[in-house]
Amino acid sequence: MASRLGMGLFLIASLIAAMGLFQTAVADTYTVGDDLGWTIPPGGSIAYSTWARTKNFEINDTIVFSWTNTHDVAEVSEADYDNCTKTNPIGSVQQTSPANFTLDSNRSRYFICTISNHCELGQKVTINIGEWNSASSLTIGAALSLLLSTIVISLLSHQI
Ligand SMILES: *[C@@H]1O[C@H](CO)[C@@H](O)[C@H](O)[C@H]1NC(C)=O
Ligand SMILES: *[C@@H]1O[C@H](CO)[C@@H](O)[C@H](O)[C@H]1NC(C)=O
Ligand SMILES: *[C@@H]1O[C@H](CO)[C@@H](O)[C@H](O)[C@H]1NC(C)=O
Ligand SMILES: *[C@@H]1O[C@H](CO)[C@@H](O)[C@H](O)[C@H]1NC(C)=O
Ligand SMILES: [Cu+2]
Repeated sequence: MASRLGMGLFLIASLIAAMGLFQTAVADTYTVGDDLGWTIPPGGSIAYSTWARTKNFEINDTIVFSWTNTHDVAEVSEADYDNCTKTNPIGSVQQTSPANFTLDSNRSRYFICTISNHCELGQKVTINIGEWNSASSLTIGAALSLLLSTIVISLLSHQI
């Protein structure tokens, strides 16, 4: 009986340790668009919003814009992003592929291609940091709590 309790405590400690590991994730690198790369997306900007939605961007992650042919990448304000305004980039326009950006704060980042009408055709991407992350942490936390209670309940019922 004591060993069963010991085993239970060990499992709980392991789970808590695993949760801790989960939260100190190392910085990741994401290639914008994955295999599509940085280009005029065939179906418009939804290609990049869909791509971004599945990613868990965190501080210190790096995003890589990789392209062939004639493109570039500029970070812009949200308003300039919405309007595809190319004349007021934040920092310099990156002309060489691959162009890397480090997500150094929690703010959202807006990137467009400044060539011709590429932005209007959908070559633009928004990077939101933390949103998906906090939602998924809650889900993971809830799932782990459920697992933990199940283990404890099953251990207790076996003891009787
Ligand atoms: C990001 O990297 C810097 C420098 O390596 C480090 O000091 C900081 O703690 C990191 N931030 C996070 C949230 O990991
Ligand atoms: C964006 O474009 C619209 C329509 O042309 C204009 O009314 C609006 O002022 C522009 N916003 C910015 C921030 O440039
Ligand atoms: C950009 O990231 C890519 C992929 O991780 C890497 O191969 C390349 O060296 C990086 N370039 C710069 C300038 O950091
Ligand atoms: C970024 O947001 C996360 C989640 O809301 C928070 O835990 C973290 O402290 C924030 N980091 C900074 C530098 O604001
Ligand atoms: Cu382009």
